[in-house]
Amino acid sequence: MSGHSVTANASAMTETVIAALVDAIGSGSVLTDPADRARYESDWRNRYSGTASCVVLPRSTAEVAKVMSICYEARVAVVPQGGRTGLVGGAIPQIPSVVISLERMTQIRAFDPLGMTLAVDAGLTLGAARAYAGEHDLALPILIGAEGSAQIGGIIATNAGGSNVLRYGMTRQRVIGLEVVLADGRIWNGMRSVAKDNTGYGLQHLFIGSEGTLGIVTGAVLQLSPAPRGVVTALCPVPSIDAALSVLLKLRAAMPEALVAFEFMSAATVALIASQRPDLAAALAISGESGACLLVECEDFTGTDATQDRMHDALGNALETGEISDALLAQSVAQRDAIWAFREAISFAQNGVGYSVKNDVSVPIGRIPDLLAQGSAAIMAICPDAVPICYGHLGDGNIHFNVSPAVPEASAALQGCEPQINAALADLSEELGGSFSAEHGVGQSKRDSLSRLRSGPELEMMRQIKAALDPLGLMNTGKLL
Ligand code: 2HG
Ligand code: ZN
Repeated sequence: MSGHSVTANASAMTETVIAALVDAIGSGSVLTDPADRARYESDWRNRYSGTASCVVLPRSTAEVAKVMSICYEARVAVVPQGGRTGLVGGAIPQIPSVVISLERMTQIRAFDPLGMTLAVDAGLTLGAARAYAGEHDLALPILIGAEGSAQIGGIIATNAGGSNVLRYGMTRQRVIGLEVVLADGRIWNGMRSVAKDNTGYGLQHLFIGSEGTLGIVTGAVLQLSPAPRGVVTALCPVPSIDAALSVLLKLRAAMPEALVAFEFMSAATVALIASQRPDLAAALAISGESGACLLVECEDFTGTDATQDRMHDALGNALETGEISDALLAQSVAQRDAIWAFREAISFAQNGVGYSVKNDVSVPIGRIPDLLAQGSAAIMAICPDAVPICYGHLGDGNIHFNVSPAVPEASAALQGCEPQINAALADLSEELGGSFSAEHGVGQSKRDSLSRLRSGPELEMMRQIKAALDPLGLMNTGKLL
């Protein structure tokens, strides 16, 4: 068969599938015009792009099921899509596919104040779910910068982490019930609102973190927690990474139950933010010369000044011993917001200075100094025009070991070095007893590391699970495995 007739058959099949999809869920829910499809075909960084043969916008689980069974019958690849805020290209088609966006499925299905559970559609944004919990004096403690766009289905499919993991765990710990449309269009209703369910395999855990390769998450029951009465937030310049770890020990000892965020920004990271966001730096009296900084946050459940006082004392002690060189304790909501805005500005600041290489690694916390020293040396040896931009969730051992060009003109050189840099950091993090992808997943960008660094049985089990749940290989083809 010639290449020409394969193409002709493929496009004839696409036309038939699109007609069936329009028939099933209506023409207003099937986008075929290239201009309408465009925003679903690349990520927010414009780092990954692909082709959607069409984009479908189902309004219900039943509609997702219809779409899936049509695609399954026609052997057409599908890519489930949430808010496209991921960093590894997991939601962008690698081969022409039907993109299934959950953005129209935004209902709150049920709220149980007694059980502190919230049942939602997968397309609801994390920000909306958190706001709903907050209105009812409860919290959904998943803290990520992209909460305004990231959708519940996406954060479940990627098992998102964020800045509160040291206290509340990953997204996995928040999900107690799940609804999934399987590759062939069957619906699995596992929307149970109970904390305890020991009835065989914990199937929901297969789908959490599966990056859309096994099924499409369409609904979830989330476990909420009591809302704190207040938060105490501080920004502290810190002279070294060893000093930062001493501060962690000190704060944990002083307030073991209260510490919810312990974030690190290297000196180069702080200088980068200060150069791109002078407004935020000025508001916090931070400059390009401030050096590395810690962002520390504690929650208060007492409604008194007790937590603030304990944090004040612990940081005062760290100042005396030289473990931090200053401490800005937020005195207002606006000041707290400014501190977090400074921290969350990093990804965009990196975009402002050219090509950025993203690595998201974890090691046992005590090995972080080795990770930073050895990783930076490896990067400089591979690409002397690069600047390591290291920051992240120090309190749980997760560093975003990103890299920017020293000057924008060095972007192309950095891009050329990306595979070598990624391999070196992946090897190093595994050698130090950690993971080459701590919270961002595998997607397209870390697939090589997965096949290189995971053992035979581990990969075999993953392939067997994939074959069992997606026998035709149509779900998010080319991702993860
Ligand atoms: C964060 O912690 C996110 O800010 C994004 O995980 C990290 O852009 C990044 O590399
Ligand atoms: Zn992160």
